[in-house]
Amino acid sequence: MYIKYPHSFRRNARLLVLSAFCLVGSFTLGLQTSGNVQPVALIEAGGLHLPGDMDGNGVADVSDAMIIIEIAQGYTTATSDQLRADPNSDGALTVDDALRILSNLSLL
Ligand SMILES: [Ca+2]
Ligand SMILES: [Ca+2]
Repeated sequence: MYIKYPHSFRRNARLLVLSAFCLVGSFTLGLQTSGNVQPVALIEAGGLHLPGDMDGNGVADVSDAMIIIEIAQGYTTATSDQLRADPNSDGALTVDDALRILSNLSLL
């Protein structure tokens, strides 16, 4: 015997089945790609930055301290890479950061 369900019930049942397939599909896709996920910090940073290395040459030296002083005095604007290489990681490039570099170089 054929049971005639109301149209709204059939539509809701179809939506429920479709939702279940979407849920299972996204869960399966998430399981397959979970091994490819990188930490957000590395993606945003584009790699590792040496603290204090403002010009990206791989070392923190006097020229990097001078760049920080120029930024701190407002002569130039810090790039996102330079902010990521902030020596004391407080989010701002100040004279203290330049002094930290010079102190590490034993110039102070
Ligand atoms: Ca440098
Ligand atoms: Ca700083």
